[in-house]
Amino acid sequence: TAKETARKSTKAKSADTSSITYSKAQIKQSIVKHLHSTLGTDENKANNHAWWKATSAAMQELVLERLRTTQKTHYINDTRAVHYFSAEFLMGRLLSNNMHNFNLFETADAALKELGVELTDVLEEEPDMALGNGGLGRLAACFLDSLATMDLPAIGYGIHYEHGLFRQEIKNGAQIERPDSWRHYGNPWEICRPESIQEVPLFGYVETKYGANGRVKKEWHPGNIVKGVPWDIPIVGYGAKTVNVLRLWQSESSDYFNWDVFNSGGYVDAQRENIQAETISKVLYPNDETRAGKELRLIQQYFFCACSLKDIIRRYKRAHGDDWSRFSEQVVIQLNDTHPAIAIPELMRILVDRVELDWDTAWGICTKTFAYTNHTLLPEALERWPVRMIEKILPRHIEIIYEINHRFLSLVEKKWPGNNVIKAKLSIIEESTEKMVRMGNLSVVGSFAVNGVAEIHSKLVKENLFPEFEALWPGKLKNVTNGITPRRWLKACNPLLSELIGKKIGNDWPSDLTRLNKLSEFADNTTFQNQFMKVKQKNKEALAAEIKHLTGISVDTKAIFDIQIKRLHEYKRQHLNLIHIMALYKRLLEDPSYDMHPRVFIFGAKAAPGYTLAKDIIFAINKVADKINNDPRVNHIIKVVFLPNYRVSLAEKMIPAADVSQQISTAGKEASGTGNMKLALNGAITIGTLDGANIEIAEEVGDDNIFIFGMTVDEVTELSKKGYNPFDIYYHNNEVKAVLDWLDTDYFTPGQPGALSSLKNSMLSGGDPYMCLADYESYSEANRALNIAYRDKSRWAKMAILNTAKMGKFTSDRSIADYVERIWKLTPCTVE
Ligand code: 4GP
Repeated sequence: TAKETARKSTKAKSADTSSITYSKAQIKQSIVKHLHSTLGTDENKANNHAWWKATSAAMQELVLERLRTTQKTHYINDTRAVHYFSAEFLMGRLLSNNMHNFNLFETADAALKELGVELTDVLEEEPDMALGNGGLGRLAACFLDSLATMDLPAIGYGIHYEHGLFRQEIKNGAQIERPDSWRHYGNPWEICRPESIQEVPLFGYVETKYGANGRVKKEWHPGNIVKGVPWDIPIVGYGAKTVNVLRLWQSESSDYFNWDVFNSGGYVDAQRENIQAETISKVLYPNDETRAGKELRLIQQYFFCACSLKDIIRRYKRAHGDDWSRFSEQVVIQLNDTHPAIAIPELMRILVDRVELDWDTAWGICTKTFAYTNHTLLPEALERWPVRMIEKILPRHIEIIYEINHRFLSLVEKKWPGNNVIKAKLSIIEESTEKMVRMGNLSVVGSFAVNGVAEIHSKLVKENLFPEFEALWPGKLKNVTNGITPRRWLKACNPLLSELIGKKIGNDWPSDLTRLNKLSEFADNTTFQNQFMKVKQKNKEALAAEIKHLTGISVDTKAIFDIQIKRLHEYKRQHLNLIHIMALYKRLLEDPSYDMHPRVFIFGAKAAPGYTLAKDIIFAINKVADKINNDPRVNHIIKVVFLPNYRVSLAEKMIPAADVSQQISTAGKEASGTGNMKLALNGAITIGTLDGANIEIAEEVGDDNIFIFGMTVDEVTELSKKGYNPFDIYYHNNEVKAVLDWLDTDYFTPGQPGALSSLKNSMLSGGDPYMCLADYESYSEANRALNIAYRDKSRWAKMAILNTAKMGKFTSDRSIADYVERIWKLTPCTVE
């Protein structure tokens, strides 16, 4: 099967990794050369930033050589490739990653030492490439790593945002957003490719023409044309045989003739529509799981899809000329959520209007080319665009969408004759007061496969979100459980644990993570337990130093390091964690002998700038932290830390040090989660609900090695049906009442009573939409059990080891193998 082929290819290569011979002397020479001739400085003058650039340039030389070989090989073999369309790629830093994948990390470290430079300091100079919000964008980055590692021909397509996700500062407890300028001082990895610039039409009007043969021909006269300039980021696979590309489009104005200005003759009116071309790729929308219906966002989406499709078609035509019959054999396009869904009508437009294929042939090609991944069920995250907005920006596309819908609805009519309820539900056009285009429905209709990202999520997609689609096209809806790359999320970020694992079971695990299972044999072995926990201790000490450095807070490294890191969202329930911390605080104040192992609660989270309650939760965490950390009655037992500016590179420092992983979303809300996998892989024990991939993690590690609490998806549904009233809990649970009432006082915000009341209100009069109070008691119990478990050193060590050992399933190599087998049908292509 494709899966086996993919596996074989990764295995073959991992054995080869050592064959990349590049000596310390060579690296050293190359770094110095770049210091001199790329940066125009020298060893005496260079600061760490210059060393970072020179070292990156030295690596990039190797990377580009492999890139050329890869591209040539793919071209010669005319390979089928996957084109991963994503508005987000959360890449993080690349230097350490590329070194690891070339197996040159230690060599470079030694080379730099000889030059009197510390590699760890150099690595810190690299700004994160934060072109994404959270899980969806980081998943895309992990997938690119796996695709290259598994020698699969693939290209990532996205937007070259000038500003990635905002930098977060905390001022007096509150989040402040600052612009991120990741490429301000130049980025050593990206290559501009002006030879592949594309032009993208926008606005304007459609003219209907009648050909001699009676054929109706549509001609779009755009009001505006913008240029898309491609920037390529090489993606190095583990073992560095295949180097694929992430191609990101930057917008620029083109000096094209402006039809609108010409036709209307009204300069001012026409300017209204003449959006500044450069702004298109200026900034990443900082929303996750809400889809702000902003015109610029739709333009961004269309912009990168149109550029990418033209790029794909150019490449296809180079090999196949005008023979379109093989297009879908060569090209599969994966839509990462609905953000790139506009690519479906765009490909139809090209095939029907430009290539002049008949509709059915064109639609046949389209529906064999696209596949769509759904990442969330939250209603506010399902994209809908006003018909009027699409009409204005993409006048031809709205016609095409209507035509797609018309034909689709006749199919629905055949299946459910006369059933207008189903028709209204499935229609791509929502007939609300303001007519809307449902991008989810468009994606399902226009794709040959649709997948969710964990078993439970895919089940809910099938049963709740798109049940009729399943009846219409049985088998189209699938599951591919998410994964993470073990190269970044264990090998590179946790060198001490990687070394220990290597000594115990060998060094093959990064390309075949199921091998970690061999560690299970040693889970009861006292010596190994000690070694494993010693590594954890060292990692905790390193994080403690970082915490001190970033916040000034001192933490006890013998305490339990309890970590919740993810975007701030009510459904993820950081506020459930917070009210439990407050309850512990209260218990300690009331009973100083309250039995609890010292615990440091560590948070990292950004809130969407417009999401007030999420920002209130950050504020509340910081205010409660201030109070507790400065209260001598308890601060030797509890500390609360909010680390500012959570991002990939900070995650890499936090995850290796975690004892406990908080995965506490309301069941049914977290599609999968991937932080849960990263933390467990590094030996943290999960306290979590039966939601997303937590369920599959529990299956792998076993009930004894995870703390599961709270309602199941079915119980949540039942409770909502029955009618959930948080006041019932408030009046029956004294602790809950006391803690919520505490939020109304000025205890945590001296002189400002009510500053934290919005939290209480959301959990009471606001109806507690994510049912924090309903799960509180069970959460509190799970925490008690966790506290007891930690006291038993050997039991805890065994649990931690088993968590690492049982994470094999969650490598993104397995996810990619599943995509290959179930959806993409790709064959690996070895690059010699
Ligand atoms: C996220 C989901 O919330 C998360 O559960 C999942 O692991 C991740 O996608 C990758 O599939 N969704 C988003 C989003 O980040 O913006 O919808």
